[in-house]
Amino acid sequence: MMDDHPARRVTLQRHILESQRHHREATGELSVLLTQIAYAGKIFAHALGRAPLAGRLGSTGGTNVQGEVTKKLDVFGNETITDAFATSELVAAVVSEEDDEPRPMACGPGAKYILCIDPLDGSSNSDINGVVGTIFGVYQPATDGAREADVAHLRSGRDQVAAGYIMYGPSTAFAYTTGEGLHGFTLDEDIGEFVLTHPAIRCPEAGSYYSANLANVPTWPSNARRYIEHLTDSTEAAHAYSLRYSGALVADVHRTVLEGGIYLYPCDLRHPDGKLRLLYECAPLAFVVEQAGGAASTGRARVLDVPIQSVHQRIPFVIGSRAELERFDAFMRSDA
Ligand code: FDP
Repeated sequence: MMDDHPARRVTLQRHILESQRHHREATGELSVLLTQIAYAGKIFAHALGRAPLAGRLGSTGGTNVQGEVTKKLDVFGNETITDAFATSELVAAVVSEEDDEPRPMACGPGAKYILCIDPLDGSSNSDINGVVGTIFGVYQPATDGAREADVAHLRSGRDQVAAGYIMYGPSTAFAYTTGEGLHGFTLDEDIGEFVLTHPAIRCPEAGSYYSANLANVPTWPSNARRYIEHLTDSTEAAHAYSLRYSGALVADVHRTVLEGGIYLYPCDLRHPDGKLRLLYECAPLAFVVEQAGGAASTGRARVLDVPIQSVHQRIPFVIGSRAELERFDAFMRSDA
């Protein structure tokens, strides 16, 4: 239960600073960086709430580098994030779903981080007042003596030093990890602060919900199809599963991490490499969920081990409770 005196609550900033104290070598830059993401999230949460009144619904008429229709809110979210870092000297570059190429940021010679971000995850929900999110991964590339942090030096999701998501729903939730567990906060709009409401989140070992776009199942790989058949065969499954699919990855992963279960977006006919992007969707959420005791897989490999080859690289993506992932991976390995 929440302590009822607001001054005793743990704000996001206090939590980040207290975690920083465990690392004597820390310079404080990562702490400021995370606080700055949260600040951008507050601006975006406010703008999302007012979007129908401010004429910010609908598309811009253009498409992004990935051929997806760009929404006005995609553009606003992207500008909000990049503006929040433009002169902060905190990151060397921002990699965004909305930009063709990494955007270099004004920074000093010592900037060691690259911020990879999906500013508006679940954008198909944005015009219908549905839940949407922001996903972020903070990478510290292995520079091997090179002075500048460079996207080319990124090896895999294990180069992340922090990751998290913001979920814009009935309340605004912020969850982050720096490799010491997953911690969740809720925006108290009266005081404009994220307040700790979900300390040390643990993802249940198994769960009753599965989450996938079932319209794609007929063109999934046969092993993944057999897994879904197994899950939905009430005579075979150990317990009954229910379907939940929100259309926003953040919302489905948030539910999965709190209540257990599995989210799947394997490859299909329209998405032969998978739909979701490694750098700013899959790897950050894999880091987050692993820190809560869950797991994330491509069906062949641990997501955090997938080598980074390009900034908008897509992979098949399955994430959730550890026991559910073990079962999915076993189906993917079997020959039947
Ligand atoms: P969206 O394209 O609307 O941004 O990020 C990709 C994503 O949404 C996820 O949030 C969501 O889970 C998935 O794609 C939805 O894709 P489908 O419409 O193909 O199911």
